[in-house]
Amino acid sequence: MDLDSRAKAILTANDRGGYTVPNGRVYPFQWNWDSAFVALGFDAFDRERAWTEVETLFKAQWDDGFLPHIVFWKDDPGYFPGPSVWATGHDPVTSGITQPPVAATVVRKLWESAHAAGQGDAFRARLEALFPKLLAWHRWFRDVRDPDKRGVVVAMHPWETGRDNSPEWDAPGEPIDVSNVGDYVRRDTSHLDAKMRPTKLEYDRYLALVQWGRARGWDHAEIARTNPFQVADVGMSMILLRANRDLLWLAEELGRDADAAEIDAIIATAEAGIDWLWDEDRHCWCSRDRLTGKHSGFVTSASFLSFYAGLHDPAKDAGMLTHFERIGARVPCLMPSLDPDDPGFQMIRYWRGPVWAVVNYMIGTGLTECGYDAQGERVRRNTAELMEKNGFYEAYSPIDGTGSGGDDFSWTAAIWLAWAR
Ligand code: 9WN
Repeated sequence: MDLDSRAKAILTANDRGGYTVPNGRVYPFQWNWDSAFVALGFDAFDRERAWTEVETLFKAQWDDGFLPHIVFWKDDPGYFPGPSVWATGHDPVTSGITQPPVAATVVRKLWESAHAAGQGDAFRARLEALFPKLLAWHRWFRDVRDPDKRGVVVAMHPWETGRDNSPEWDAPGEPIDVSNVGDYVRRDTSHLDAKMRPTKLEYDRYLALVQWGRARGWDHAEIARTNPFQVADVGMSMILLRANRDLLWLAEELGRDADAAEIDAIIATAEAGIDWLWDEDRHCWCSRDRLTGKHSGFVTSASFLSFYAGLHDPAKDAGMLTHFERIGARVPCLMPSLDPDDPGFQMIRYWRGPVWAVVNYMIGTGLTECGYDAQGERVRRNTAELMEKNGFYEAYSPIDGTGSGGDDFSWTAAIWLAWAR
């Protein structure tokens, strides 16, 4: 079977009727940013199904705009922690944390594609229905997750960042008390080699933070005030800035002037404040602990999302391009999730080395949009090569292309269809 057909077959097989699971065995629920990327993949062959993916996700939105990172439409014993551990009390049952807000950017793409195909009239009402939901989620970030008004996103859990075990969370995770976590049985390591997954200490921290939120009835304002882990995530912050630019474009498209002015102000706050995430010592964008003020100092794949965010600062761009060239000379396949020159680099351990197709898509798109065509094309080509050589894995070693994590992975297949091929 050719790669296009295999990618479509994966999305079709992982379709549970209105939503798509990332991987049937390892992740049997709907995940937030996975679904948004999956919609881009469906859009290559089934426009109707693409919109439904995003609409189903937003059916799980809470009244205050919060959009959960997992929606448990059906229970499944194959994943831990499941709905009874989160105990958010919402219908449908969801987790209590969010994930990187890529949805507005995806919806703009879906809309442009419908429009270009002469189907604007058929999809306009669906865009009008989604717009206020996207705006409500972005307002939630502004009001609940940016306490210092820097235009960044302060994550309350490593899982929110989508980069679970990035070393960026090691030092900020130290104050998390894991002494009362109790016994639990992980399911990830029964599906996958433990060498590819986070450690026991990391899982203890993940669980302690879930217990923290649950004990506060998932009151996000209270959690934001008291949580022992509060990190301004460079990935989410860049992604939200980009998403706000795309939401502004949609507001203008729909003639929603007051909303456009409001979004403009959100963007202005970010443009004025996001430099807080620039580490002048390491000369890179990176996450920063809100509680200690310390930069992580790590060059990760998320550091390269400044281009995607539409930031144009010649000195910082030059700094990031220098890292790009250095890393590009060290590994055959960009972009490793951690700098290969870092002593903690591990080529198949999740977010400490492996390449992720969705991050590459954002990095490559951003570089090309900013006029760095050769670099953008290198990222796209490397992404395609990994898939051509090894199929559609969750992630890949940047050294030898070995698949890491689950196979037949939805968002990887989607990125093939939407961009890499
Ligand atoms: C926790 C589904 C998700 C992705 C994340 C990725 C991984 C979950 C896990 O899988 O996280 O949310 O249990 O490891 O890190 O980015 O959305 O594919």
